[in-house]
Amino acid sequence: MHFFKSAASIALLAGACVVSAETGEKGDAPVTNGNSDKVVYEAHVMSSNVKTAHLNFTGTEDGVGVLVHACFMGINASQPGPYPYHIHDFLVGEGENCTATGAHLDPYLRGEVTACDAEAPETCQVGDLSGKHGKASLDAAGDGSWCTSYVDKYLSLDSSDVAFIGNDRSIVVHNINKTRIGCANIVLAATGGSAYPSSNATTTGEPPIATGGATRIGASGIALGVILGVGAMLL
Ligand SMILES: [Cu+2]
Repeated sequence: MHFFKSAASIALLAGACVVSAETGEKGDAPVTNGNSDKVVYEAHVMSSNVKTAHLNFTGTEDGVGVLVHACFMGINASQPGPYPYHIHDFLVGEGENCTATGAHLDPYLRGEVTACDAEAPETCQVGDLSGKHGKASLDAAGDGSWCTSYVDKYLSLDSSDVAFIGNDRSIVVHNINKTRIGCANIVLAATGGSAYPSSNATTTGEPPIATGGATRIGASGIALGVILGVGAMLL
């Protein structure tokens, strides 16, 4: 973070931050290291609204960040997209309950009042995959499919790291209104070359449930930023 000598600049910057990057209470997410490319975690979402969403997480050659492959297929065309998807804090609940997965993985307490700025991914919630890398496109609706892959430098395969994605986390797919349309646990699929069956991936067929509480600052936040900025310039 840079510091500015003039109050006007600080206020303008603060105003700008309302609609762009927002650093977490515990700071920005650090780049992770030591993620083995032999370790594989995966999640298979299957629900009444999502034919399949398969996500695969492995380490990288240099150990920096986590390589994500994600394919979404056959999302019920009645569900409005594009489709956000995230790593959520908890496992899928009994009865394939997506609400039980809680909120997004957010170890740096950044919150989601301010939308993720993909230009500054270190400031985003660690679990906000679609915020950082783009929502699943409408190509995934109906008979279609949509796949993507990317390295997310802030995810970790190390169970002692707060950005660890394994074992007690899950993936939730939403429609554009944030309704949860499918979810699955993230499970260990391979470690050090020996493959494990992934049949224990939990899926869901439950009806959509609104996420709730996921409001964002809109026009009022922008207006506040402008007012702060203008006010400071008058000082
Ligand atoms: Cu989510």
